[in-house]
Amino acid sequence: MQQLTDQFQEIDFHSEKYKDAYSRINAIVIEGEQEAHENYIQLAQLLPESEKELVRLSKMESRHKKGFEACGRNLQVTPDLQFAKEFFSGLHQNFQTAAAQGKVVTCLLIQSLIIECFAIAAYNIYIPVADDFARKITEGVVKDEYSHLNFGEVWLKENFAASKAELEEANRQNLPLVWKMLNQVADDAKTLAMEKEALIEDFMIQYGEALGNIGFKTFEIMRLSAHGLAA
Ligand code: Y39
Ligand code: FE
Ligand code: FE
Ligand code: FE
Repeated sequence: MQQLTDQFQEIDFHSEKYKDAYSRINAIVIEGEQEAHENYIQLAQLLPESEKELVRLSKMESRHKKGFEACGRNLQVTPDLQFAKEFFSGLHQNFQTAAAQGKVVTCLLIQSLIIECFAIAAYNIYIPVADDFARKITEGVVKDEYSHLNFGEVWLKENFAASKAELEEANRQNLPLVWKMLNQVADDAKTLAMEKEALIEDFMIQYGEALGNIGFKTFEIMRLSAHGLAA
């Protein structure tokens, strides 16, 4: 089955090249959903007043994982989960360190802002170029990811004054990792007809909007965003 994405480009979802790239991108998404599941369970322990809601989000992440596993099976691709674990290791380590210190603001920035914005950007760019099966799954998932981002935005907005300094530090430590990760998968993403420039643009729009929603001023958002560029 092939799909016409634009006038000039066709995607062969069954070519060896496509399936090879998919074994890494699909694994990243599966591992990302698994880690997101675990992160929301840890957040539920850190934020007992939001425990029910956060456990609900963690269950959504498990469903997402199952959906993307089905996408890989549908294309007869075996996900390279070892690659994916390494891909997330930096953000994973930073989240674990913050959680162990009870730094809930840092945990929320990593999972609910950075990772959710990364997911929203990737899924939005993927949907128009996905195979029919994966497109339906991903359309359902991306709606949920907006609600996860919203949880982080609302909590951080309500606690903005007390969180501001920690958010700036956490942004400085974690945003460069996102650019590193994007560069690492740019070639594979391109094979799936996802352009790096489009991923970056969508991510920056989501992340900048999120920072604005929680209370940062435009000049602060520009300063925070610039930290990624050093990577
Ligand atoms: O909150 C979530 O469900 C996020 C964990 C999922 C991560 C998705 C990571 C997507 C990166 C894909 C990179 C493709 C170029
Ligand atoms: Fe086909
Ligand atoms: Fe998810
Ligand atoms: Fe999510």
